Amino acid sequence: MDLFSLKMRASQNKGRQSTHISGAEKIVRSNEIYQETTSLLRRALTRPLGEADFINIKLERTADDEIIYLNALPVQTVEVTHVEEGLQEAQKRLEQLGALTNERILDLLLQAPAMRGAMILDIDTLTRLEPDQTRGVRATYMDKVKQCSSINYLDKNHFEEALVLATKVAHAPNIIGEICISDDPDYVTGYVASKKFGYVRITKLKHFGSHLGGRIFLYKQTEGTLQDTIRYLQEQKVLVQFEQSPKPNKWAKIDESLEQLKNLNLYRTTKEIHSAADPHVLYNKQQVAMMASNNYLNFANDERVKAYALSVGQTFGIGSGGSRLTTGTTTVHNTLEQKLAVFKGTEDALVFNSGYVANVGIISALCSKDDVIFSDELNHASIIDGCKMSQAQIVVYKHNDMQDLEEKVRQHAGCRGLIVSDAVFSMDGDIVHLPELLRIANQYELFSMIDEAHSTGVLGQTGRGICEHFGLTQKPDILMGTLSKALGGEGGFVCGEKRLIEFLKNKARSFIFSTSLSPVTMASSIAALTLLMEEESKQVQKLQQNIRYFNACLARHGIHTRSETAIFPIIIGDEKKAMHISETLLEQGYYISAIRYPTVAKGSARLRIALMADHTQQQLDDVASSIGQLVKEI
Ligand code: WAQ
Ligand code: MG
Repeated sequence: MDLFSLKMRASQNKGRQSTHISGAEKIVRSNEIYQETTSLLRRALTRPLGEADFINIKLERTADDEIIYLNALPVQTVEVTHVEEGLQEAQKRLEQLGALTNERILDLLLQAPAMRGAMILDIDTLTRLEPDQTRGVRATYMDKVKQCSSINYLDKNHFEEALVLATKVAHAPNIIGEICISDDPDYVTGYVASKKFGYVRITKLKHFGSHLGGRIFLYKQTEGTLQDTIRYLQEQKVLVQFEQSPKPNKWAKIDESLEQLKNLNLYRTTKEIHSAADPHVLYNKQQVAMMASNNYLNFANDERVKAYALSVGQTFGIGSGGSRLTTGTTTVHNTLEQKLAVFKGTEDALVFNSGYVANVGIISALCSKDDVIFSDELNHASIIDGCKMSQAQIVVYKHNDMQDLEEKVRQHAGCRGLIVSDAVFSMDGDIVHLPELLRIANQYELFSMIDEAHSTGVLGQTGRGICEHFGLTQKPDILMGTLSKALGGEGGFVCGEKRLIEFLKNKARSFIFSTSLSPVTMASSIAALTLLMEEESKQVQKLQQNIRYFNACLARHGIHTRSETAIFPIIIGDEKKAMHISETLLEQGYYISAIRYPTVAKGSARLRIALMADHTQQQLDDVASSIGQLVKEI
């Protein structure tokens, strides 16, 4: 690939006077020209001294065989506490180079008027050899070999640029060494460099705020002429290979991150349960009351559901063998979708592999970068991720605050978009103000989407969810839900108009590119839905009875949490305390999760109790009493 030499010089015009304020040079590949030029321009325009009035960019094509590659001089840093000490250190190095009258060299450097280039000083006679003594000799056409494609958009990197220059200069014919002090008033580190001892940084070679500075190339005639030296400095193209930084440790970030999570009490582990998802489970060789599961109606281990699922497994097998659009749609899959549409009272339905996968797939298919999505601040992570993936503009409104929502919608009137909310908020257990949300969506011609993960099977007389709860005939455009909570199985779904479902089948990537769920899983959801619809809305009644009863229990034990849903958040605040209470409850025989950041806001850690239809009133009484006790103790 072609190489180009790229040079930038920037100056300011004060009256007739033009002062140099910034300069840099690079050797770049042709495909890097735009970025590198931008970076140099940015540098020229953001100098601490002020903006440039004049910027000169020069670009010259160069051939690879014109370039010599040099290894960077080895670097050593000498820490000094004050300038005098620094100058002594510099003198020591100059002596090593055989410059006997070294003090005069430093004087020369610190007393010379500012120059664009460097002096060339004969170390035996201490005469200056450079032809133009007001300008000096500039070393140019040099850069470092890039190690990765990173471009330095930051300000000048003094050290790197100086090391490149020093490496080139140290290899010049007749040059035995160099001393440099920056003329930047805020840069006091300078160096002495030579092939003999490498690049020695000295941390203080001048006082902070001083405009003094310059470079001296130390000359000793050994090969060729002064002309050869100057030609090399001014014309030879040099790329400097920096020593590879010590091998990066690819695991470091992961190790640190785990360590940090532990320190913040945010480290998570899985807990192994040795039995089915029932109101009681076997955990750590102990029977404990399960009060954290979303198996609200106890269908997950229901004998009738299992029997049906197993019989379908006998016929249709375990794996589905393909994605839905290839070979993964069986009669079982279609039956479940028809049943879901009937259950939710919509034209059609579509099953996804999980609720998460459904939300991500639906939202990213429906919305793109020209859309606006209005999203409740407490929406589930899967909704948030779907919004992000869509690349739409995301407008977050205050939790369940329809006034805030309408204000924000009004600010975007005329935009195409979507309002999306959980029906029941997963960590707070409260219910969306759906009638109002739908009015706003209709008025502004926005799509409405509701996630019924925690309302299906929980809300409404017959467990049909949020619309039944509010007695609404009009439905959200997109009614999403899961099969894995009240229905006890696995998967996510969406219900809506036929054209919506057709669209999602064609556009929702998480639907298209997943192997479809097992027929066994599909069958379990069919069985659970059948029970729910035909005979067992009595499970819903039992659950709702428990919800009412538990509200009374909590009140009796001095806990303020109230809920109309199966989710009861008991806010503790501190992450560590929440973890502690959760662990103590487990010892007492109650399995209740502590929910922490990032699932909920930092400092709002909580116990999240989830009720089931088959919890007994005795259990509910006992656990409320235990929690009341523990909360009082902290
Ligand atoms: N060729 C010859 N001389 C130059 C060149 C060049 N390309 N560029 C600058 N000079 C001379 C000129 O007289 C300046 O006034 C003087 O050097 C200082 O230049 O390891 O920033 O660009 O951290 O101010 C040393 C870094 C920083 C030490 C050097 O030099 C470290 C620096 P500046
Ligand atoms: Mg400078």
